[in-house]
Amino acid sequence: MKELFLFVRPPRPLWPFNGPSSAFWPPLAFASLAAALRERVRDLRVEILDAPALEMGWRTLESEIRRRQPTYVGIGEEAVSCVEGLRLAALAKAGGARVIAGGCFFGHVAPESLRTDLIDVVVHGEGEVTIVELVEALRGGDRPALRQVAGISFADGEEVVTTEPRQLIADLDTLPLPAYDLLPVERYGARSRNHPHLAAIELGRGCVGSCDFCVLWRQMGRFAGDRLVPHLRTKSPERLLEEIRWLVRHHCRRYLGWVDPCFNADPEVPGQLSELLLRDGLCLGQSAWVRTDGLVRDAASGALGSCVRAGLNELYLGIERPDGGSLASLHKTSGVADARAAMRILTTQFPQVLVIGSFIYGLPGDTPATIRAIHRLACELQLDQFFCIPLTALPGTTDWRPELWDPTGRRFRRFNFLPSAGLPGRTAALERALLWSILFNWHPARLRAWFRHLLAGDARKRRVSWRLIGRGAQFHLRRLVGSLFANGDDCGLIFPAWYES
Ligand code: B12
Repeated sequence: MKELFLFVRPPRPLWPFNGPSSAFWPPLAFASLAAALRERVRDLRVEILDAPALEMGWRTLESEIRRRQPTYVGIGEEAVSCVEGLRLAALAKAGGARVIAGGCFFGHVAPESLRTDLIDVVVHGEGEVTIVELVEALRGGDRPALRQVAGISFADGEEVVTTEPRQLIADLDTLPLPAYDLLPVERYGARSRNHPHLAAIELGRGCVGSCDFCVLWRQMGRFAGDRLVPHLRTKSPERLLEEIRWLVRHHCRRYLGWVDPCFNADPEVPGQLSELLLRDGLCLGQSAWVRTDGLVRDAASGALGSCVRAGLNELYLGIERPDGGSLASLHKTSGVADARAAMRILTTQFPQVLVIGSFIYGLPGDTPATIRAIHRLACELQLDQFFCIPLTALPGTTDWRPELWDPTGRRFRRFNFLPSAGLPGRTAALERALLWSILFNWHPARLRAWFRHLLAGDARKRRVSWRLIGRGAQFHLRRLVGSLFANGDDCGLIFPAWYES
């Protein structure tokens, strides 16, 4: 029997602002890595087990792993699911598998993760070339071979060995199509009205920005000497058209969730792709994270118009702060004026597009007045919705410190981009101020924005707005009840009934 490489996404709680029908996207990293392994390592079986998409809990997962007997288990988590990642690693090890971890979390806590003795090798950064070389080296069976594989860390006795950095793939068009056939594709967005038959897709990798709080430009960054710098790569419009045609025709996908840190970082490719889609008669709903300065640029060139005509209907804008000073302190290079200009364009020329703004609070020196200024700006901009995210010291970002590591993973539950549930701490007063402002601060700009959005002509936009408001209200109510009657240990995430099943 051929050896099995099994990628596993373990059971996990839901983020409270996502509905159950679109809380889990196809794990594109696993699909992309699996495709590379399948193409390059011929005598290996490759499978993906996406437990949340299958509503599979821990008991079933355990018996599945016992039944499949993988030689290698691949894991990769957000910080918030470190607990689940380590629990899975323990299961896999107990079954005799070698555990390989990668992605935007484990790649930035390699020595700490390896010291748990639950993980054999950590892959840093982009994974497709590394995983192939790594499996070949592991099959060879000798430790010196591992030292020749770029972009990994592993333990050799007491020593943690980190090999030389992996060079980025020069041409993303050379990547094989992601192994969607290994996923329970029909499950993604199956019951979703707003993101029906969802696909995850990447236009490119990396970013042009290097914001302090973000791990994504680092994950796909380029080494200049020993310094990591942001680096943007895109696929060609023709390759992207081929990928979308295949998602639509082979896998019946009808909504595209662009996973790029910044979909419009490149001034050409999104517009060119949209022209190709329109020429092909393909119009699919799409969501994307975009830069506000890029949006203004693309409105002027006509690229934004093409993207919207081709189906782009949900935009996420990282506006972050209400003032230039704190944006500069975070090394964020698009500013409040860009956000205002972008919103003027969107509200007047593209009113059908749902726009969600994201802000960060909890910087040194933030006061309740800062939070009120953020709320005021969100209303003035006429965003359809906004999220306020506490500044989070994600591994790999400027604020991360190794002493924040917790080998049980439990501390990372708080890396959930949610308010801190009234726990005492620096952000508690800011969160109270935000809630107070949301409940009682009904200035005219806000009232106008509410009426405009909630009575919006576009049915999808109205539906999503109401859903988010409903989920927000439920979240705060649950938190309030929890703080009155429970021990304050509620992490704010929702554990589905099947979690342990
Ligand atoms: C889609 C997505 C979601 C979806 C679906 C999540 C899901 N669980 O199904 C939604 C919107 C629901 C979501 C929610 C959340 N998300 Co999210 N999400 C993403 C997003 C946009 C795309 C992930 C992706 O497919 N990337 C494309 C692949 C190809 O790139 P990649 O993952 O980097 O993989 C490459 C390498 O890293 C490496 N690699 C990755 N994994 C592995 C594993 C192995 C074994 C190996 C060898 C290599 C390897 O190889 C890959 C190919 O080169 C990322 C941002 C991003 N662009 O990555 C954020 C991101 C992963 N999310 C993030 C966060 C914080 C969350 C939330 C906690 C809060 C939120 N809403 O944003 C919740 C938690 C949800 C939950 N309970 O699971 C953070 C995680 C940061 C961190 N270090 O923890 C990210 C990075 C965004 C960010 N702001 O920084 N998310």
